[in-house]
Amino acid sequence: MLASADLNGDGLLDLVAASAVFDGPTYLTVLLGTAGGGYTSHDVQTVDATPSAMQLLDLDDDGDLDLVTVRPEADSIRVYQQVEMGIFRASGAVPTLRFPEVLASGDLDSDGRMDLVVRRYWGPRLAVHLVAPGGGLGPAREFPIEPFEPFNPREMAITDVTGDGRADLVLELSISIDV
Ligand SMILES: [Ca+2]
Ligand SMILES: [Ca+2]
Ligand SMILES: [Ca+2]
Repeated sequence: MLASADLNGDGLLDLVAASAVFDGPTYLTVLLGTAGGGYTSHDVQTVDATPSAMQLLDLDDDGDLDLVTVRPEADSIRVYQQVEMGIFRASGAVPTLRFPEVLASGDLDSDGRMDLVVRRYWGPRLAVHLVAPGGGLGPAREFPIEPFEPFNPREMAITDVTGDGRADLVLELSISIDV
């Protein structure tokens, strides 16, 4: 499981990788991109389980990217604050819909802050968490997915597909949600 963004502002893509060792711990590793196209390991920590999805977005409104992870068993979003460049530390969990498995981020309320969408893999529900002014991941607001196709693809993205200046959520089919 990977998430990528430029964490240290050098114009090169950096990675956060979650990987499990068989019968061993799960590692969360920050890899900084190098000018030669490679990556150097910057920080490693162990976490309790491999997430099914990760996203990087600024949750505390301080201008740097923070990390969120989900796994279906948890019914919550795990939050990791970027405390210094490329260093993430666990800073709590926010309840979300049951069996969260897929994440996407985008600015859903057009306030300039990226927000978070959480989706179940197999159920016709998704939850929106808005990032508040000054920071903080807001409570889950659940929406039905209609029309629903069982076992939607895991990919989910937020972009303005209808060209009306409002963010749309893109699944296998395109739907719009009002938040
Ligand atoms: Ca970088
Ligand atoms: Ca931040
Ligand atoms: Ca927003």
